[in-house]
Amino acid sequence: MSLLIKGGTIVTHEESYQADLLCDGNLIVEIGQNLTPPEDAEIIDASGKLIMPGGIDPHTHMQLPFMGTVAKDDFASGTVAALAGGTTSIIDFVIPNPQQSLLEAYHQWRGWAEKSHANYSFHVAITWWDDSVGTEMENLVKNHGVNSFKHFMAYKNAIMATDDILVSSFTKCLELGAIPTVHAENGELVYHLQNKMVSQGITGPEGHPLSRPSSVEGEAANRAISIANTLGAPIYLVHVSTEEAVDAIRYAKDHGHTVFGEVLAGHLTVDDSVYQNTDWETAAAHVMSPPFRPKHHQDALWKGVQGGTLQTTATDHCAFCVEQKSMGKDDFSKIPNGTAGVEERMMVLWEKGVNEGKITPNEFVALTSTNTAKIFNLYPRKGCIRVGADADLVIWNPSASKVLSAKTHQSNIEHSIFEGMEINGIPETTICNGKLAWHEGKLLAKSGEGQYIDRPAYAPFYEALTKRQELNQPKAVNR
Ligand code: DUC
Ligand code: ZN
Ligand code: ZN
Ligand code: ZN
Repeated sequence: MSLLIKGGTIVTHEESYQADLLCDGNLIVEIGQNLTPPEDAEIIDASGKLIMPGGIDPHTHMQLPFMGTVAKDDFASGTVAALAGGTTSIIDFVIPNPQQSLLEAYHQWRGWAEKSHANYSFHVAITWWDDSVGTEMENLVKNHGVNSFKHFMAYKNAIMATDDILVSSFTKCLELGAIPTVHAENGELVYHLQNKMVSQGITGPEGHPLSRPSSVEGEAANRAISIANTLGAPIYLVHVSTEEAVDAIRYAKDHGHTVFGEVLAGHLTVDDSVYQNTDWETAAAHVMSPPFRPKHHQDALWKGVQGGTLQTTATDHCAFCVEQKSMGKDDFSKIPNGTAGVEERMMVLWEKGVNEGKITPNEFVALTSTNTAKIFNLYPRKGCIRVGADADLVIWNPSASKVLSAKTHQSNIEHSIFEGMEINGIPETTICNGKLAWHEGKLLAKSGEGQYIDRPAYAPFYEALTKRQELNQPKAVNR
């Protein structure tokens, strides 16, 4: 079955040009002027529209068991939301319980993900350590398509990775050609400050940001980067939300280290005033970690994006409904941490980035797809438009508009951190594995059609460092 997209403008991270594009099976097979359709081809008219690589969200948590409950969007509903927003692949997280076998957890998550509508891959979290963990990491890299391992520096008494674990795991990652990633918040400080707030009678959602000030992230970001640099390992910081962490990454990069930073659509556009909302449910709906920040951090994040310090955009999609949030009615530290956004990420980046003149459409492609594909070794299979690449595409209508709302989103929860945001320029058609998956407001993909994406390790690893180093050279941006 082939699919011909006619008359659109192809936009990649490097260039924009007008051409027709033919997909056959799950691949892009031809790009050129006035292509004649094969007899059986379905034809899509993309005149006046942009054809871009399908989005890749490198940070989601579908049906995550967390803080005494399970996230409401599972791999079925969460990937419908992804497709509705132009995202064709997610990289989710396998999070083993302390002492649980990594392989056992990995296969558990693989089973859950079989109902996905879009493509998926996995980072695996290192939540405990003995020599068997190193052996399992090797098995995951060599036989299961995992090339990245996550470390939570927060969540004391649960999944927190202490310095000894970071050192052991980063060393193993380096040996295996995998990349370590970190959630950078000092878990000891968070634990101390949460207890302090509650003992002072600050039990509402306003206590959440007070227990996780920006210095808590700054300390952990500097520590993780220093540990990686000392060992000679590369490192990727997830959900960078503070000026301190942006500065830490920039400093390390300026000194020749391989450090990458991810930013969430939410942290770029939502500030900490949400925690002052007098409506408990609205304030609690915004409880995620790291929390939303005072506005000046947003300026630092946008500068980080523009200067090449932050290379990827994500969502940390981890959806909890009002009832689940209410578990923390008497104590903010028990509100399940998480917000949604896998559907909205690209639209928010388009509106607040491209439309406001902060990034170009080509930078938009780099930030929403290509850079993630490069860092996690999916490029050029994904994240680009060329003959032989996977036919994962989004057709974007720059002249159509919509208002984001929980009333119309695909996620299973009743609130949206982007409620009421007007978007000019929206994804109209999403093509996943060469098939129409979402078209003009309708889901066409079926549950189970999403494919597992194997991500091989770089070998030899130094080739990886060189490749990743290219990304580390920010293009001069004249603004
Ligand atoms: N932060 C969240 O808000 N939710 C899931 C895990 C995390 O680190
Ligand atoms: Zn196996
Ligand atoms: Zn996190
Ligand atoms: Zn997360």
